[in-house]
Amino acid sequence: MSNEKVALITGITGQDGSYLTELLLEKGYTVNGIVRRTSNLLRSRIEHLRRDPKIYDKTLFLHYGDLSDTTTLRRIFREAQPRELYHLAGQSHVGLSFEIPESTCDEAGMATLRLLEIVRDQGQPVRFYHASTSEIFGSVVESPQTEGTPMRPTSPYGCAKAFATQLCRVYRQSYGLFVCNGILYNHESPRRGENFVTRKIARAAARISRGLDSELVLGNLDSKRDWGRAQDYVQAMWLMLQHDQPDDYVVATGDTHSVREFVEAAFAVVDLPWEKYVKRDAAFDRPMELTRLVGCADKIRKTLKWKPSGTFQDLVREMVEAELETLKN
Ligand code: NAP
Ligand code: G4F
Repeated sequence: MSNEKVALITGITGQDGSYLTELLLEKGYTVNGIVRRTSNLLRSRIEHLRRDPKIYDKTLFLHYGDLSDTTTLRRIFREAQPRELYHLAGQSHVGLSFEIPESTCDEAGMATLRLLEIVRDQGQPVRFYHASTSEIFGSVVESPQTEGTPMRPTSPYGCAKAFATQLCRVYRQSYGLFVCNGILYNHESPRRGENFVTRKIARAAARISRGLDSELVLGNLDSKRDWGRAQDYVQAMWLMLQHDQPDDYVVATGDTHSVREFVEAAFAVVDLPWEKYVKRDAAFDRPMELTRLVGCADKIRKTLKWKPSGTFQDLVREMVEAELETLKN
């Protein structure tokens, strides 16, 4: 195929997949996305693109597939002939990975191996982005964490991602494949899944302010995360695959806040006293909890000139205001 700007995205219907698709389409790419068969055809995060006749089946193509289905994945590669693969798919909830460890590990771990093998067999070079995570650092030995910080994961999800991260390094070193690990810290947006803590808080603050809910039940309020904007983080993914050398990069803000601080900021947007509405329930605690994660993004800042935009307060406000907007409809 003559057009080199051909991308394949696993996880196109997810938070990151949807923003990445918009970014790549803006840059003139042909984008192929793998979608699962579901009982409901509505794929809310990319529905606006699917309904656009200038985009859908012109520069955006959707292929049915599943990470467990290698023969179909190979066929999609044959049809789409991608030059860049963004592997984002898989069960991504850390808490749930304790409840469904086997499928989580298959999707986050083994599926990466399947894709690396497919990429190794391609006639043309394919640049491979792997969605690694700060969860690989687990019970951290240093703060902030860098690309060289040892992996000590503490959840089935973290273990599977650590396996996949190291496998990507092995394939890069052994076969010379262009494979990058983006070691991304938590990144959020109005498109975040509803059972992640930031979206859950933003949604509850908006609904309580409109009298639609009366309380917000949360787990550990003391854990701290390095929260950035998803829109900035998909830019980092693209930059990694444009560089002349494949490498691993931490993508983070370097700033860390507790869940409690997120709650305070969200309820401040709607001018309500959070203590009145927030309840604690140990049912949301994890068997093992990471109390504090914070990343050092010096390498990607220097090498790829990436930087995060906005502040923590801006992010919280954006998410709460988006929820308030939804309630108007
Ligand atoms: P997400 O919103 O949960 O999206 C996950 C995507 O994977 C969805 O498109 C989902 O499809 C798809 N998927 C799940 N299992 C699949 C399977 N068996 N076959 C095919 N597709 C499957 O996740 P995200 O926040 O966009 O994150 C993207 C990736 O980055 C994930 O791998 C996540 O682990 C990783 N990551 C995320 C963060 C973060 O803070 N967001 C940080 C570090 C790393 P359906 O729509 O059909 O469910
Ligand atoms: O929003 P969370 O579920 O995100 P978590 O566990 O940090 O994982 C996210 O970020 C990772 C990158 O660091 C990604 F790899 C992963 O795919 C995912 O995107 O929880 C954040 C914190 C945790 O400490 C959790 O225990 O919030 C705490 N928390 C407190 N109450 C809660 C709740 N988390 C959730 N989901 N729901 C609660 O009610």
